[in-house]
Amino acid sequence: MTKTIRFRRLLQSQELEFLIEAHNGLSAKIGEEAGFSGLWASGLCLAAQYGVRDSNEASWTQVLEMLEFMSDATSVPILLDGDTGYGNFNNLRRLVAKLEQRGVAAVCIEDKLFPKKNSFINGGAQPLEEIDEFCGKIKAGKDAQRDDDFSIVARVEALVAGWGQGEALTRAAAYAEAGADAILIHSAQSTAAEVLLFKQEWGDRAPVVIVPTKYYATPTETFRAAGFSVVIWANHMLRAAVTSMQSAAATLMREQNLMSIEDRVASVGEVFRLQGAAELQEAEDRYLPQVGRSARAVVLAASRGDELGELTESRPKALIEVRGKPLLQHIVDAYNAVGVKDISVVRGYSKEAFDLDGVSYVDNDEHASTGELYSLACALAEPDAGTGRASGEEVLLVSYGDVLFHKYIPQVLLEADGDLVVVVDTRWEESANLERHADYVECSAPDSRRGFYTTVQLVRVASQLPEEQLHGEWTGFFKISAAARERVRALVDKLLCAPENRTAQIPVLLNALLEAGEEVRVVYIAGHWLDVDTLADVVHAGSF
Ligand code: SPV
Ligand code: MG
Repeated sequence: MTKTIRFRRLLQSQELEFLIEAHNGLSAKIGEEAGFSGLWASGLCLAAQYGVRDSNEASWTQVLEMLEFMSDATSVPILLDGDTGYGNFNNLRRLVAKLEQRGVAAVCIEDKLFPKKNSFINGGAQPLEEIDEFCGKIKAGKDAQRDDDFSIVARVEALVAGWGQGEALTRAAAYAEAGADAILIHSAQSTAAEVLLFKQEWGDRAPVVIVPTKYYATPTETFRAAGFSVVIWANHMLRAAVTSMQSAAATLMREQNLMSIEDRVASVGEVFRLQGAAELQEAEDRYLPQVGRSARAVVLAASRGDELGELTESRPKALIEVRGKPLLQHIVDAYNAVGVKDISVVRGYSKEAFDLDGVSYVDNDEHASTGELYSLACALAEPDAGTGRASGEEVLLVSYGDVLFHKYIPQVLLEADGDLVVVVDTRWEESANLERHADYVECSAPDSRRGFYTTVQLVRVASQLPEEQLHGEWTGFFKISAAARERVRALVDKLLCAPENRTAQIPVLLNALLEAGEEVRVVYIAGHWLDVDTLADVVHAGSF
């Protein structure tokens, strides 16, 4: 059902109906959620939320702009308080066309003169528009609407202006005759007497709408018994917000502390809910490339890095500063840059020193007597924390907390086919020349331009290999697909049953996988990573 039909049904319903004021997308949504079947886009409140007066200081296009947000945010019909129509009949025609385009169901126009003033500011002094001119405006508006169910409500200001019941009834009759779908009889009195009298005289010639802001003490039952069609709570969302904001601001000014208001304000999560954050999350899953988003990085950073001496006395190697930020931050940034936001850091030595945002931590409290295989087991035992996906749906990218790397390494790893994939550097001679520990690998084929389309597999990993079998150095990068994860986990657990494996490194796992008949694919790279093991490496890292 269209919003225009829904509004028409409100006007014609036998029940007393209610509209709540709204002045932006958020208040509109809150009004709808509270159960209201229609909204009053109050001129007073739209002006107030812009911080200006209810005297046509906000332009009509600025009003339209906000209405578009309100209409987009809700499914209930909106009745715009269109003041005088912002000019003569011609301005109203254009307004009606624009309101229809924005899904606004109805407009209320009042028989004052542009620029109007709020009826409660010296209302008795205001001039009223000539009856004929206002009737012409109503006719023009009705002729302009394309949707037969769009409604125009004519607001009679004769009572507020002090022109009496006779004038009010004459005007109402003329406006209904001109095509108005309903009459809004306004009053600035503190009792409902004059609107009740009007309704009694008017009968049921056309639906009658009231705004009991000033006669708020009148029981709603009285309006129902009198046969009014619609009651508008015309400004109470804005007034509620004003009181609440003033109180929160004053408290914060005084206390300089959030504790005193935290329980009195909506949670950030509630704001996200009202904004529809969950829908966006779901849409991202549907429409964005999933490569990095469905992956979790596991950064093994539990060891101290004894070789670095004093540098790692109070913090682990992963946290030493390189170019003004911790090594681990460089790692997190590189993963983030390829869309991997779910990052688990396995920490151990000096674990309280880890204070990076945007990562989750897994503790290896046995770090002093265990190796990286054990740390990996700690990570594999954790459920997928960050993405909200069911456990086991994520690809895991395992890497070391002391390795700096260019973001293209996780990128190629993410894109590589295969359940188990390692990244191998063909420039292994550099490590060999420095006579440092390295994990050398033998592969099913050396790196070669001619081998562009061939799939290369890992044959074995060792700290020493004869040169003719040596095809590169393992970088520490290891991808485990969601499908292979359980198998890897089972094998890691099995390996760790042997006491000598408590201090084992990841190559023990790679070789065990190969022995178990698993295929481990190889992606070759040339450089662009740096293993930070020595003081010289730290210096070197600064220019990486
Ligand atoms: C408004 O809400 O802007 C109205 C109603 O026009 S009143 O403020 O009572 O005039
Ligand atoms: Mg108004």
